[in-house]
Amino acid sequence: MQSYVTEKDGVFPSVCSLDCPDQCGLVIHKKEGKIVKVEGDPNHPVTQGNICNKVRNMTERLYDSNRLTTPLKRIGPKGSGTFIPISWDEAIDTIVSKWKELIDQHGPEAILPYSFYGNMGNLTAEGMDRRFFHRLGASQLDRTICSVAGSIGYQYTMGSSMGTDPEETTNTKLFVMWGINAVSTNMHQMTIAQKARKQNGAKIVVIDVHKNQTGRMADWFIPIRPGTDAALALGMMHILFSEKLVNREFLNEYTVGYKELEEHVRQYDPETVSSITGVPVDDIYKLTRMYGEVSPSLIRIGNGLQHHDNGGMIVRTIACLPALTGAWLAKGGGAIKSNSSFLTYNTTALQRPDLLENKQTRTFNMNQLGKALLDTDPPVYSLFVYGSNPAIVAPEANKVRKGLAREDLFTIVHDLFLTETAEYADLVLPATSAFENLDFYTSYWHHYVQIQQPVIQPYGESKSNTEVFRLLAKAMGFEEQALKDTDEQLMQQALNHSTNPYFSHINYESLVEHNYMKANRTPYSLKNLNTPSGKIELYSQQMKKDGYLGLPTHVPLEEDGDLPFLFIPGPNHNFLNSTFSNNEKHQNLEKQAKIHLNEIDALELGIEDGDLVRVWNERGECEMIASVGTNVLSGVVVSQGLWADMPGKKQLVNALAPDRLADMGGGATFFSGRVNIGKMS
Ligand SMILES: Nc1nc2c(c(=O)[nH]1)N[C@H]1C(S)=C(S)[C@@H](COP(=O)(O)OP(=O)(O)OC[C@H]3O[C@@H](n4cnc5c(=O)[nH]c(N)nc54)[C@H](O)[C@@H]3O)O[C@H]1N2
Ligand SMILES: Nc1nc2c(c(=O)[nH]1)N[C@H]1C(S)=C(S)[C@@H](COP(=O)(O)OP(=O)(O)OC[C@H]3O[C@@H](n4cnc5c(=O)[nH]c(N)nc54)[C@H](O)[C@@H]3O)O[C@H]1N2
Ligand code: SF4
Ligand SMILES: [Mo]
Repeated sequence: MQSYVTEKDGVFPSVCSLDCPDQCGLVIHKKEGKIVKVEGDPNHPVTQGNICNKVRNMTERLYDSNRLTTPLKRIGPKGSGTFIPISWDEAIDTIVSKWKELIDQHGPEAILPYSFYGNMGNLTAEGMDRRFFHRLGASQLDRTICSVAGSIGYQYTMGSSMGTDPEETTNTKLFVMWGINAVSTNMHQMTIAQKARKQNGAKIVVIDVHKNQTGRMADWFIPIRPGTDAALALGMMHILFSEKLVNREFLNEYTVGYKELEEHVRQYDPETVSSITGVPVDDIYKLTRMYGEVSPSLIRIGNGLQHHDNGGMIVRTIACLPALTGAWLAKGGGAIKSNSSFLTYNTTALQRPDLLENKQTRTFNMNQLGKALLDTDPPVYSLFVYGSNPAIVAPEANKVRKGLAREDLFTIVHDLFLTETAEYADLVLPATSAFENLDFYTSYWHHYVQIQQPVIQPYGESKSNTEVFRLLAKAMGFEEQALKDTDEQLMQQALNHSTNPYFSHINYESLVEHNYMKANRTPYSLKNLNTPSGKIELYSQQMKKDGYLGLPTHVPLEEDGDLPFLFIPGPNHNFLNSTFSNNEKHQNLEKQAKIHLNEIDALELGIEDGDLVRVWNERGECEMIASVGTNVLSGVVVSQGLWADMPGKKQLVNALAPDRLADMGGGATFFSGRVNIGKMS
């Protein structure tokens, strides 16, 4: 295999490792062993050389003076951030002797891994770590923080995480961006939409609670009350049926339950739907007629919808719409929630669940880390965090921090930086960046799998996730070959012998040769979906069995106290979740943490644009700069970005977010919390 690491200078292919649907092809410019520039790969069939501003500034992060270079041991009180450097030997010895002691006293379930996709590489994020924790018998983590509720909702309707091929959306005539801030979070879908707009007069409709950069680019922006999108979709179905805009032939051939659905949506008349959603009756008609008449139409279903109490049902409901018009049959028509099922590799071979002896091992939902650390009996006595920054990204942040501050909790954090979570650690381990590792990446939007060959040497003494878990396994005395496998071997096991028909032509050797390869969509058939009936399920027997209503339905948000505003703390343009929030370059691009509110509410509260305001509820408080206008409806406030608290700046939005679980899959409900807001005196 070629090695880019040994070359001191050159331009090398790469892939973006961040948790972003676009998964761009990159080219890395290297001089004297250092990365000097990161650009888009013009040859990448989907991303075509364009990348976001965040990653164009990646070198600022890679060589930030605060990047960790050695393991660290805490010397001050927890959370104070006072550490001294130690050797890897000492770090591994300390962990292993502490863990052996804990296992003797309390069993292995006293140890909890906490991780997410800070680096989307499959070996890094769900490879040797899973093998190790399975073999250890540690408590399990349910990784629910991102997209689980919507994925399950979508699957009830469509069977799996499969939708339209984004490369075909160059043909699309109507783009409905529904609960997605695509300009910031899926920029290439927006690029394609704009091209289609220029070339074939395509229209872009955005349905959102915030007129942000995506709404401002739309041909038509439709503001909606948070958590009411299922009602809007049901109102559209009501009109589609009553105005005979449905495709009966398609419904007969490809769906189950349309007769029940037709009956069911009679109650969602436009007046009722308007009173729930805040969307004017005329606009509901206009949107529905547009959707019923323009083909091909694509609904890009975003994550914003499913960070609500009722998010699973909302996505389940919206996913029914393309079946009513038969939009799936037109090239570029249908919907994209996630396309990850096209690229499912052999996860069992990679993660080796068979190494977990006790199949009854307890599992913690990652959205309730605070509870896990504070209210569990028997307690969690050790936490190993990697690829995630829960002190910032997890809801009920004050509870999380109280848990992390426990003196009897032995915490290890493996990261590139001394994150806010790492400040609470007993031991901190330095992590390599993705450009230092071998790995493979599978997009959840486009259909390509891509390889990352290491481009540079590990930074300082940093080590990759796979290397750290190999070292821990050895020190624990685990003898299984599975815990010794090299990255090449891990990749071969994951990629070769895939049982996924869309993936069967892809293996390690071919990927090394081609750098990126596309899933083969040919076996996909709307008549052979992964639902119980094989068809699109407008009525779902399975949902009934699982305790839901079998038909798509509007379920109101849970009660969350009686404070006046629904608070939507979304991500921002220049950070990626909390990644980049600690890098000066990206902070400067983003300027400051703001909260958007409607001018009517501002007037009533005596708040003016630019005022410092306090935002609070019973869970916590924040201080942000008010942005007053008409970008949000009255009764809604929106912040952008997962900022950390800084000296003199309390801006940790997740201090306010509830840790209730969504209706499906134990998903997060970041956007279903209530707050009050007032001017700081
Ligand atoms: N620049 C940037 N890109 C990112 C990320 C980032 O932090 N920054 N994060 C990455 C990750 S991990 C993910 S999961 C994705 C998330 O990216 P998206 O799928 O875009 O999801 P969000 O940004 O959470 O929310 C999308 C939109 O939903 C709106 N929204 C909230 N509640 C509702 C509602 O009830 N109804 C409607 N119609 N709209 C609502 C919000 O105002 C927001 O504009 O982006 C990825 N890409
Ligand atoms: N209020 C609010 N909260 C949210 C969201 C929201 O919209 N609003 N979005 C939620 C969503 S969708 C998501 S996906 C989560 C994301 O939450 P996280 O997964 O925690 O994402 P990041 O904040 O990007 O943190 C990733 C960390 O991994 C580290 N890292 C990167 N590469 C590696 C590596 O190779 N090895 C190791 N060991 N570490 C590495 C990075 O330096 C960074 O500190 O946040 C959730 N939190
Ligand atoms: S963060 Fe997203 S848009 Fe930016 S380079 Fe990475 S994959 Fe591309
Ligand atoms: Mo996410």
